[in-house]
Formats: sequence, structure tokens, C-alpha cells
Amino acid sequence: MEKRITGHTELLGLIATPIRHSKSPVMHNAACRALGLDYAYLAFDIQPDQLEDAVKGFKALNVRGWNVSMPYKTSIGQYLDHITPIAKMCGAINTVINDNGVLTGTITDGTGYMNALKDQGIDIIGKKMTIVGAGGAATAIVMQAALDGVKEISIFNIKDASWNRALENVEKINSQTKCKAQLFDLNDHETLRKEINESAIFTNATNVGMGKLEGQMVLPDTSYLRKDLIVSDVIYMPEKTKLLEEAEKVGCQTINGLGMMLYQGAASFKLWTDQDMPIDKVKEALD
Ligand code: SKM
Repeated sequence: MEKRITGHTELLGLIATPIRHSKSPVMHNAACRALGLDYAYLAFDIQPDQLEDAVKGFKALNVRGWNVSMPYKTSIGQYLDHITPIAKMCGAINTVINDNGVLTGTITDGTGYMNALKDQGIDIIGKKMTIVGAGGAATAIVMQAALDGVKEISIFNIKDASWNRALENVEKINSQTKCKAQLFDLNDHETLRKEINESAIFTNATNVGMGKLEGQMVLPDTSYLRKDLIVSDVIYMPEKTKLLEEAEKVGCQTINGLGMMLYQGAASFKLWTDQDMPIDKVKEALD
């Protein structure tokens, strides 16, 4: 690594807090090493009152680009020059591109999710999806899925603070894409069962299954699952959530959140370097 860094090496990065757990530095540095690109990617743990200074500093230092994670995905936009239509639709930014001092914000989480499905040979275009959640990950997924041509999306959420965001997401999808979206209460188990039965894929885009909620799942029980249903989770730590464990027992094809993480990074990497991330090499580095 040290041999690689010279007086010419340029910087890529990631801002968030907390962020030391992130897999992004390993991913991006492995990709740069494999391609012989003269960049180094570092994680910066930035406090909320430092966000504006951090953006100004990155601009002054001519940092080529950086990822943005929680809690800054919705607040960084005010410091940028341009925001792409998909980032506007999602109300969030996870990638900033610095073109000689002109800063553009976009979001790659949704394409990351869709490409992770493709990587597993899963095609949901023209099909129906049921998803639980209305936070950042859920929003990015449903917007990109709708734009890519998923036919119907049924969103389930509890009536918490993100219910209104879910309602807005549904309105945006229905008015700006050809996809038909609907929002339901996660406690309406009869409808949940019906919507899952009609879907090709069921996705958990909440944090149920990780941290303090490890061992729990968003479904009341496994009778909602069937063998030919694809079950995906945005969580990758633990590698296998309770939902994915149960789905596997039923015989479902399952996919955890690591692919989404990998492919959102690949999309950011392409925007900064104009190169395709060498996925196999990066997967090796993540093992
Ligand atoms: O959107 C991504 C972000 O680009 C990087 C990241 C990480 O490194 O943990 C997580 C997601 O928020």
C-alpha cells in the first residue's frame, strides 16, 4: 500500500459518523490497487457541526470524490452545486463528484441493490416487489426499482416517523414512473400475506435483524414465505439475518446486503475514475 502512495496520489473518501466499521475503504483501495489507479480512499468520522467545513476542505484539497453515509445523506446537498434527478427523487446523496471545484451529488444505493440482484441472476423487471421500510435504503431501492421497470411495489411500514416519507415515495413513484406503488400498514397481516403471495421478491429494508434487533424479523412467521419467493435483506452484518435463515429453510433464494454495498461502491467508483470496479478482486479483498 505504502509503495503505491506518491506525491501524485489523489484522495477519495467517505464521510459519516460512526464510520470505522465501514467496508468501503477496503473495497475502493483494493479496486485502485488492482487497476493501478493512483488514488487512496479514506474514511473520515465527521461531527455534524463540521460537515460544511469538511466539504469546503475537500474542495480546497481537490478530493476527486467521496461517499456520504449516515447521518449526512439528507443534509449534504445544501453544500453542493448540483444534485442529480435520482438523488432529488430519493431526497438523499451518497456520492459526491468533484469536477475541478464543481460538486455534484448523486445516489448509487438503488443501482447498487438492482445490480446486486443481477449479479445473482435475479431479474425483477416487469414483476412485483414487496418491501418493508421507508428509510434511506428503502427509498433508494424503491425509486431505482420503479425507474428500472419493476411493475408494482407494495411498501409496508409501521406508522412511525417515516410513514409520511413512505407516502411521498409512493406519490413520486406513481406520478414520475410507470410503476404502481402502494403503501400499507405492516400490522395489516392479511394484506401483507396477499401482497407477498403476488410478489416475485420480498425485501427487508429496515434494521430489524441487526444490532439490538438481531434475531428478530419483520414477518410474523414463516408461513408468509414460499419456495419460489426471492428473499433479500439490506443487512450484511450479521451475514444471515433471522429472515434469511428462515427463508433458506423454506427453500427460498436469499440475498443479503453485501451485494448492495459492493455495487453502490462500484457505481461511485465508476463516476470518480471512469473505470469499472474489478468486482472479483474486490470480493476477494472483502473475504
Ligand atoms: O451508501 C453507502 C455509502 O456509500 C458507504 C457506506 C459505508 O461505507 O458504510 C454505506 C452506505 O451508506
